Amino acid sequence: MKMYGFFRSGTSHRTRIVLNLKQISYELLPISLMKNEHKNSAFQAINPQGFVPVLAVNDQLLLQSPAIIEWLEESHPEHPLLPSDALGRAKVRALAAVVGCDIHPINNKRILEYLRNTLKLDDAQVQSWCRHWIDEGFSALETLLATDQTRGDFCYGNQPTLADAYLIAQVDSSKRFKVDMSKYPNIQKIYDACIALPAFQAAAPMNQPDAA
Ligand SMILES: N[C@@H](CCC(=O)N[C@@H](CS)C(=O)NCC(=O)O)C(=O)O
Repeated sequence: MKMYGFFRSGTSHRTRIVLNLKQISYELLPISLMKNEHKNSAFQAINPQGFVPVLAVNDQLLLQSPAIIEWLEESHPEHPLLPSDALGRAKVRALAAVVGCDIHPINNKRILEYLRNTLKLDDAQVQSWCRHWIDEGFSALETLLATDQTRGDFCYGNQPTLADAYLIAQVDSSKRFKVDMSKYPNIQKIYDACIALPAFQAAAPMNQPDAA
């Protein structure tokens, strides 16, 4: 497998965590979002949306991190990252979707570029935009995690699931927007439990070969 990705991309990060937790080896093909390599015609031919990650499996190109992650879960059932019961799976997917559907997409590079270049917001306003949406999502997640009686050391139970892959990638990218994590003790506890594991450490942005 080969993965087109970028060290600081949250969607690449969550996919790396899943690959590592499943102990799947892959080759990294770095696409620099800083150098706008995702806008090159060569990469647009790979993904017309110009997004990383893309997973190349034999002659197939898999797009969209949720689809890639679900494909990895289905095609590599060892080291499962979803619970065995349908209700548990719905809960894990819901936690992941708070990040994947409601936090990450509105803080994406192209959104921030539009705020800066078209709406003429300054850096402080753009940072404030990101913090606002991250705080809204993290507050809801914090409440969900605090009230879930079945929760263990991780988002769901006592071993990592897909929800942890989404959450940890989002916490790491939130650092760039100076989100105050002291407001989210349950999220922080899960972060600490995850980051103690080699699979999460190896997936961390700063541990990638393309980290600037
Ligand atoms: N829904 C897509 C979103 C992918 C995505 O937003 N990737 C970002 C990096 S985290 C990207 O390539 N952004 C380029 C841009 O916004 O121009 C997925 O989950 O794969």
